[in-house]
Amino acid sequence: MEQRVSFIHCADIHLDASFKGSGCESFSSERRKDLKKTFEIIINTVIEKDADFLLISGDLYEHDYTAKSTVNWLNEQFSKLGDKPVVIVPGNHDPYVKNAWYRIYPWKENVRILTTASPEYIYNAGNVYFYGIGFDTFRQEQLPDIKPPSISAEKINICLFHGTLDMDFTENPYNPSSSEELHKLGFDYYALGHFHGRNESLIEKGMIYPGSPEPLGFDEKGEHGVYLVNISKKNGEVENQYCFIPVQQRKYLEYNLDAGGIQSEEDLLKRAALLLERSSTERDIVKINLSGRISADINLDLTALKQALSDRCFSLSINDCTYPDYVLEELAKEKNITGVFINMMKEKIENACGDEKQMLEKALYIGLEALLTGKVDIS
Ligand SMILES: [Mn+2]
Repeated sequence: MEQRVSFIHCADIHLDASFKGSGCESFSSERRKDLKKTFEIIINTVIEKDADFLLISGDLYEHDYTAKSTVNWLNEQFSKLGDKPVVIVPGNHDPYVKNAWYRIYPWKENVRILTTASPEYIYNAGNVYFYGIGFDTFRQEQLPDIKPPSISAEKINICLFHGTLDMDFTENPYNPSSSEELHKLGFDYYALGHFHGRNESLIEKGMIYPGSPEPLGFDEKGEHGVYLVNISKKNGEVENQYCFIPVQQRKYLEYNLDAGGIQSEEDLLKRAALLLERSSTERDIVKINLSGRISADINLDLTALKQALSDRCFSLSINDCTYPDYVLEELAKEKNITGVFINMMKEKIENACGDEKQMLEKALYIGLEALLTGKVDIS
């Protein structure tokens, strides 16, 4: 007898994330709307692909910030799937703690939450056995004591796991385990969650980290989405097919711009505009890292530069790592504190290497600015 199922696997949506540190409240609230739009696309993808069920491998929402209105909205989204199951394992941002929405909210009947105390669900219509390893608390530095799974050859067996695999467990231990250990349990597919970068490196073992469907910061560049997985099983032989589906609203883009040698602020504006023209950045979140030595008589006004470019992307930040281009050789000859400072720093720079060298070079120019202008801007 041949069995087949198809489903969408996603994780790490982080609904109602605070986006704190991003600067302004309007940005954060727009991004929270983006997370909801992305989730609606995920629900619509389940419907369009006529998948049998939806798997969410943890960090669906952020426990600390999630409003009841968002939970009501989420439940409405789940109800669009009719009787297609939504199977969830709690992650470290939405753990199964005492007052978790997973525990206290009257979810639609098609929503199944797998917990350490009750890690199993059998979906009879598809002959599928689900088993979850997730979070009961915000930190779990080792795997919880789990009830052994009941794998059966007649069923399609799926494990939902939120945590870190194959890492040095002394650092960031979140449900630490190894792919080997999980593989030994004998599931046909492992729906992983926790890492926000999409990772197919364990695909041979039937394991995928889909990553966050909507990226949450500059450390989450590239394409983000979900997986459509097809599993067929015939006489114990399993065949899995995976298809990545991008669903993100916006991308995080980071550009490096060497501003060395610019003649004027207009010159810099032109160069930055040209850089942004290379890709369609209207919807994206862009950061420009400015570098290079700039003639000491050009005073960069970053606020004006940002304003002039602001309609070219959804959000723009400029990181200024430029240095004023002093004529060091001349200044070093001076018989005053500036000369002494330059010679002392030069000696230190010559004897340093790597990061330290870079830091000392920066310190030289910050020090020079302080000595020559009487003020220093270290923003
Ligand atoms: Mn996460």
